[in-house]
Amino acid sequence: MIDFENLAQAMGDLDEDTVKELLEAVSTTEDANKAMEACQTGMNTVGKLFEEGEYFVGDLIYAGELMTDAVEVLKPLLAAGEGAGAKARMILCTVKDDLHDIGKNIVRSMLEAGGFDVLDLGIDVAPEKVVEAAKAENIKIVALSGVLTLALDSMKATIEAFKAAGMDDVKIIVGGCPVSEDAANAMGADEWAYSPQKTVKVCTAWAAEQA
Ligand code: B12
Repeated sequence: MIDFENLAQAMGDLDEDTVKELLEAVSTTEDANKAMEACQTGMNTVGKLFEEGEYFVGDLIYAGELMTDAVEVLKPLLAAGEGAGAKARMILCTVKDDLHDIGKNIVRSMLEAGGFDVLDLGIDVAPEKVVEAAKAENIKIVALSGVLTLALDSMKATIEAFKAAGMDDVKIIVGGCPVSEDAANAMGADEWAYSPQKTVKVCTAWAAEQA
């Protein structure tokens, strides 16, 4: 029985040895999902300690590396839990001014496991670049990720850029920790999600509608 509270604690403490040891015991999709949640709880602790001035940017960088390693370990098990989705092409990126990509990469892994062909535009992607890529590749599903509060403005600007380009048929889902249902509605997104699993469900439904 894996102690997920201990895992969350070890992640928050940036205790690499304990995190690795606990992750080694994860062997089912259910436990992998719980382990991912525990790791995220630990990352929230890291964020809190950073806000309180106890952790510094170096700790955030280290936390990012630790989380990336954890995702690598859990990815095959998380992927095993997903069904075969529609083989649709879609765009994913972290929006302008935001450099955080760990959550985006998890979402990408889950979408790929769900059968999507994901064009990952990377981080700090300007609205016009997302629109250009969608136009050039005739892509009708876009997922925008952001972790900073200011990412909400960049998401809104990206959605507005699609409207200004007359591409109202493109479906846009937004996600990341500052995104709420209210924020998503206010910016005019078609959907929002916190969990990568919901993202796969929503995008699979859109792909079926568009097929
Ligand atoms: C690691 C980290 C970093 C690393 C990032 C490394 C990397 N490669 O991504 C580094 C060191 C680069 C970094 C830098 C900074 N960071 Co930082 N960082 C974090 C930290 C600790 C964890 C983020 C993370 O990876 N979480 C784990 C992932 C798995 O969670 P997630 O991103 O939320 O993703 C999940 C869901 O949201 C969802 N999801 C994600 N994307 C999408 C997309 C879609 C479409 C959907 C549907 C769902 C979805 O699925 C994911 C899996 O479940 C957070 C604290 C926190 N609570 O998150 C601070 C935090 C985000 N950082 C913060 C800050 C302030 C900064 C800096 C400004 C620090 C500085 N002074 O330089 C810079 C900004 C750089 C920039 N311009 O982006 C603040 C943001 C405050 C704010 N409200 O805007 C936070 C909240 C810390 C804090 N509490 O103060 N950071």
